[in-house]
Amino acid sequence: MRSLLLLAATGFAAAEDGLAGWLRYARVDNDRSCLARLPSSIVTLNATQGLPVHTAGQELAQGIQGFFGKKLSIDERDERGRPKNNRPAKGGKAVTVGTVAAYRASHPREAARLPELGDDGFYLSVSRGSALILGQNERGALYGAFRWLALLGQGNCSDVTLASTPDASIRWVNQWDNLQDGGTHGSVERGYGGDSIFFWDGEVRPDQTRAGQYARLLASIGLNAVVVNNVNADPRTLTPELMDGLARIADQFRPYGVQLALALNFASPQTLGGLPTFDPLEPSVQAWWDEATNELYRRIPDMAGYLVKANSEGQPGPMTYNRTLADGANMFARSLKPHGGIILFRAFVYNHQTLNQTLDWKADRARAAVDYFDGLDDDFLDNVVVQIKYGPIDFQVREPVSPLFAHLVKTATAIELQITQEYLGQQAHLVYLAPMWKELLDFDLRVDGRESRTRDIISGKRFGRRLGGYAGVVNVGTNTTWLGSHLAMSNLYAYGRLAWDPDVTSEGVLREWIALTFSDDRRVVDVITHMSMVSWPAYENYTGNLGVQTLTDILLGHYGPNPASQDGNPWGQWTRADGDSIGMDRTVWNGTGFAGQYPPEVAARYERIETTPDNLLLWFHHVPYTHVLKSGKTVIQHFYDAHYAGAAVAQTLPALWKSLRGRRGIDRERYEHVLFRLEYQAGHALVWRDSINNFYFNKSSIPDELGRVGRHPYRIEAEAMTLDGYVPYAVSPFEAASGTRCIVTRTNSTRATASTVLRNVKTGVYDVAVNYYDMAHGNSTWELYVGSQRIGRWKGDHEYILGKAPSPYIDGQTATRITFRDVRIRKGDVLKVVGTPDGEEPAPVDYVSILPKGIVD
Ligand code: GCV
Repeated sequence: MRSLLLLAATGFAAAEDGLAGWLRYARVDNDRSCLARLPSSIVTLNATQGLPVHTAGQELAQGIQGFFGKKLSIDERDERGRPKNNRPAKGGKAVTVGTVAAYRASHPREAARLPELGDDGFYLSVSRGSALILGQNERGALYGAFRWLALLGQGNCSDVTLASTPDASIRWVNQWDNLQDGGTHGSVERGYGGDSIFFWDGEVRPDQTRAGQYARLLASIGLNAVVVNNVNADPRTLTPELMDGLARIADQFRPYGVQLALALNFASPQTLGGLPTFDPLEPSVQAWWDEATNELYRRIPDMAGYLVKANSEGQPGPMTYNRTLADGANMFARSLKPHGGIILFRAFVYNHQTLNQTLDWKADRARAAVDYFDGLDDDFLDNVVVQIKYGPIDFQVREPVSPLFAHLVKTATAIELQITQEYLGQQAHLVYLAPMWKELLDFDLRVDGRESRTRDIISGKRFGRRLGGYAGVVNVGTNTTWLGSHLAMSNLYAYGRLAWDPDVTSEGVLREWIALTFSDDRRVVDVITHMSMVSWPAYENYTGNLGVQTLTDILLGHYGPNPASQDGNPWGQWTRADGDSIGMDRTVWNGTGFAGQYPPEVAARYERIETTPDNLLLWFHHVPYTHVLKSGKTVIQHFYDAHYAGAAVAQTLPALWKSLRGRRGIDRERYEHVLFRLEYQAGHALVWRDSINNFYFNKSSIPDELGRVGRHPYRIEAEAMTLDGYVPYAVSPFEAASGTRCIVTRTNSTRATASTVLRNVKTGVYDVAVNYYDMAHGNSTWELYVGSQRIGRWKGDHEYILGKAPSPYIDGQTATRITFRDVRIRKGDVLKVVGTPDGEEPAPVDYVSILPKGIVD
């Protein structure tokens, strides 16, 4: 009671850590009106403990109790509809759940009237307190139960009749989990939510509770398989001990109808098996894979199959032996065939060592997928699926759809989307991705002059294929938020809902997710919807626009701004920016020819500047900074304006979130967690804005028409203050510091001060922002004083709080801002920053801004 009173006094609901995601089953608002419309028991048809129909019964009981406080009994029936236990429900309305086959056995007449369902589909019928939930298979029944629970969780207890079959058969997630920390990029490559939930120290973790919880979340949105390990695969995954461990993971997945799949290292027969070769056409190699596959299926009979990254970024593959990619894929397909498994073979094949931007105007990484796969369409076996990243480069904020989707007509394909925000803010920035995915899925590639939307190609509809679908790189970790940020979970939710039905709207599924994750309080839903829907355009604006890619530091963490890192290396993510012009000429007439990889109608559109949309201009064309866009602005002015506009949107997010304080479903733990990230994002958006604008101003020498770039009237540069123990430091890249320099402590143990007299500041109330650098190796302390009053004290501990890639440097990844609101300042006060270094972090400071109300600088 006491804690309840305390909570009421703070205006917050009980703390939540995010572990339950959108499956919190929290009490719904209109529970009274619903109570009369609920069943009083659950009847499961032919359920077996550990399989999805049984799980569906449990979830329905748990959900209805959580939402409405009503406890339902579970009446288990056998294959002929007879009670299995001694506690058959005593009359009353029931929700019946099972497979169509089980229902047919016990209710043959009623079953004759059921609609046709495809694989994994479900039928849901709710009428005056009774409900029938039938799956085409076991997991279909579970999907139907979760769908109804999602409606109930939004307070929707209406009668409903719904038959739903997923648009595509493959609805997988990929985890890039390493067996061991310290491998490529830590425990989960490009993971921002903590260590692997599956592996630790080279082994499968003994406790796999999180695997089950993960499968539950995935099943609730219709996803059906998880590749549990990194595509940069460790051959040790196939040792007997690891296989035993994988079987334990699969045991946790099975109750949710989620299948396990495995990423393989192509060279395993040699590196693990001791064979002299891994040539896919060598019979001993095929025999080795057959045997390994049999061993896996002996332990995991329902394994979904394999995922292989070959001949890409240093990974071995068939081309090592001059064999084709089809030769490689088919080898796995043969091993899997007897078990009903499938192989997803990645199209992300390119050479990151030989591309030369200076010597070859026509060199282009974007061409690679089509160049490597063209001509192979007749060669793949029917259980091979080519998994294609949505764009031709690599999960950028704006890319055209990969043209490879239009080249593989006989071969099944799947689209690879990325839920983990590798180039898109690494969960430290709110970026809701469903609107971007919708654009890509709805894009019409016009194969043979006919409507050919990406979504219909991958589902198999357009070319009459059986297999196909979706692979989402998710990379959850041990953090209770799963992805490292509560708000980022909308991306996982939307991914599952879209993979099931690409017709859903990005705003519709977002609203659903918010209601289930927080509450259906009108304001909560509206505000988070607004924040999320503006987030992708804002991020594109303040990072990289006009199709120039994200401009993150591609040689380090793929996170903060470093536009120069794109060029001059063989990774091929080039902008080709010089003093006069920018962009990749991918035309056929004068460029790399990439535009010509599309079917003729689309190729013609991208070939000409006039018909290329502005948002892809620099993807397809190399133009002067003074080129005038369809909007009427020059390219350079668009850059300046878009960066200002995007950063301005980011400034609005913290206040919007604060307006939800104390609303239903907004508990203190999640409130603070989200607020911290949004404040951080607002600050880092300014770092982005200024870095990119300074960089291109420096390159082009063309001033901003509005006079903003390089002019910051409210800033006091740290290097211009009176320094005691601090020394100026030239930052690299230069644009990551205001005025190109910051200050650092003279030694790693010097406590230092930077001070200034606020002679030009009128007496009043201001927001005071300090821009500083929070580096990976050290926890410096900063204190800010105005006059004799300490305004704040903070630590450089982002590496423990934000999951983004750490950087040991003073750069655009570590640049950040802290803002103190409503600070009373008198003209002539002394402002002082005191820095205490720690480890390798010399308490760096870039500048201090004294901001009158409403100004951000
Ligand atoms: C798993 C990019 C990422 C790599 C990733 C690779 C891939 O290059 O930076 O971390 O490797 O894509 O998708 O295979």
